[in-house]
Amino acid sequence: MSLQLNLFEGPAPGSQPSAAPCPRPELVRRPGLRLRFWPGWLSEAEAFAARVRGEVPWQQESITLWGRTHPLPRLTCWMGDPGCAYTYSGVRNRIEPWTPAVQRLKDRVEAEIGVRFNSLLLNRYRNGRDRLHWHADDEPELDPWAPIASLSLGSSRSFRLRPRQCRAGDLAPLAFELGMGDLLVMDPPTQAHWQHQVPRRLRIEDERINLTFRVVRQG
Ligand SMILES: O=C(O)CCC(=O)C(=O)O
Repeated sequence: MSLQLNLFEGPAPGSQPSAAPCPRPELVRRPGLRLRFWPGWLSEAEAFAARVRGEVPWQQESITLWGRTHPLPRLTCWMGDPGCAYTYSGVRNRIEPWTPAVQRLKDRVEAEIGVRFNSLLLNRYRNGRDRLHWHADDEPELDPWAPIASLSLGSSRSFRLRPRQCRAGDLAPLAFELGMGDLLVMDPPTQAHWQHQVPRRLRIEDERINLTFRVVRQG
């Protein structure tokens, strides 16, 4: 991973041995935003990437805008406990049961963060042409007081955040490079005040998988 702006309140990026996982997260704070970042958090990330790629039932979803239907520029899968239905960008997701490798990742993320997640959106970016547009994870089904934990596997991709209210003199956007095994937690109230995206990167040929663990309100 590398951070493109000098944003962290913790040690400067690159000031720690690169191979050793970070025991404590680096913190990024801005008005309305709180992020915790563990570069290289996941050991055996390559092996997990292969397992997840193979065992997840990937879907090619479509979105209808202004009467025209377009395939989403990535593959997705919604996983979760029974009853955790979720709709985003007009796509009502079918819930798949936890697969063995994903369950192991969920257990590890939960142990690190101390939160029990009941659902997960997986995004598979087949190459740099696949992308994710600006949005916030603020759908009514989601618990707004729960963090969202994002785990990256595979090729490095840019991850950007910007304030939702963009006015002259406002806060500067943030940009991360999220690489293999990096864990990024977006704490509340980040989704209420900031949006994020994964932009297109035409030179990237390799695949990336991202897992965002969430809490859906039930009952
Ligand atoms: O791929 C990523 O890093 C971000 C995924 C994301 O923003 C989402 O699933 O809402």
